[in-house]
Amino acid sequence: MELDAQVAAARDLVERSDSIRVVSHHDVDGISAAAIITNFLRGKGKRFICSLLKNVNGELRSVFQEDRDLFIVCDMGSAEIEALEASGKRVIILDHHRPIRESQSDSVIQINCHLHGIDGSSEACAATMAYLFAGDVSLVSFMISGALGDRQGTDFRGLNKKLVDEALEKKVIEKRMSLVIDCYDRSSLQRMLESSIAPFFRGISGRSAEGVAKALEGKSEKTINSFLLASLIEQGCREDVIDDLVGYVYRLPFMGMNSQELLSLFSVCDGLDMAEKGLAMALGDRSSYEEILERREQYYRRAIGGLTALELSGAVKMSALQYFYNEDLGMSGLYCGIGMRYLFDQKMPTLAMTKTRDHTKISSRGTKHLVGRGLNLALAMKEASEKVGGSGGGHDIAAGATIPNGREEDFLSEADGILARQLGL
Ligand SMILES: [Mn+2]
Repeated sequence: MELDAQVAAARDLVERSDSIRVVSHHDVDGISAAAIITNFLRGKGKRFICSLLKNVNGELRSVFQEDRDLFIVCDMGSAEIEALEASGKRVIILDHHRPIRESQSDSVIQINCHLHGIDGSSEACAATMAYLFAGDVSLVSFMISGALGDRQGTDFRGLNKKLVDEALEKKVIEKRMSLVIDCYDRSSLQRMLESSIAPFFRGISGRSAEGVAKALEGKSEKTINSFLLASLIEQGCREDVIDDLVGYVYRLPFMGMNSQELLSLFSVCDGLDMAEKGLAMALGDRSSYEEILERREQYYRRAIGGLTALELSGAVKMSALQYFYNEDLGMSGLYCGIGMRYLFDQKMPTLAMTKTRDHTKISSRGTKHLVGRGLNLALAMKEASEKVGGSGGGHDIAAGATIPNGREEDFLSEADGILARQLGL
């Protein structure tokens, strides 16, 4: 069936249903897709319940025990299509993960971009499919946050681009090229720099940016951005890291926010286990919005505290890796990644070591540049940890390991040898 015809059939199902069950993922794209669907259903005066799932398999099964006229499943469902069809319920799937096959029953409408020649990793996310289904340009904010959350670029491609261009043309959104700053306070340039964790500005983030902000007062955005990029180069950042910081930022209809701000709020909701607060905010609940702001500030302050300490202490360098010990296990990955990109030696990967009661946990991060030179942290973490009776794995650019207490030195020298061979150091 053509995409248009599928969407029309799905909307018709909604019209004929009174009680509707929505399920979506707990991540930024999932929250965004749910925000679109629930706003759409509310506009139609429909009764609905929505939940945001972390553990898809188990939770999805229990949701499908419920007695409802219609189920709308976002950002998942294509992989579970056999079970959904077997449930005998009426279902609309809005997904961008690779489908295992087309839908063959009358009760399940599978709207998946891949079945229409659209790539679900770069050209459309679940929020894109939900937005297409809702057909309401006033909900475009959440389509953009979903695509950003699933890292589909800021200039967008394919279906994402087509839909964003339409909204730009209708002047519902605006875009401009900007430095992408991940901070908790956008009230002024000074506060943005002080509260930024990525980029982490040496000597400024977590400290006072009064001097810098004064010097930049009244300057054009272009001048300000060039100054900030130059200071990142000066603190040792590589070009590939800096390239990733420049992109389009969109002014959105939702609460007049910019796209980076909405992405940051939804990311906090995912990371701090409060996805449903993000959804409530998207449905207009002011107190949820305020709660998210508060939790985000706490979280960023904690991160900035740790990063400032790391800026001062630095990392211990071996021949092909650098490492530091960190007590705050929940922050290890973040510290490791930000330290790698903004604070430490760009010639070698970074490891964060955290001692827990039974084990020592290791996070490791590299850069695209290092991966281009042969870095494969997944392999290095696996091999080095297995040598000392632990285990590990992950991706070439980011991986982790767990080793027995007391084996840290042996692990580090194993990892250093493996990484030296990978990088030819
Ligand atoms: Mn997704």
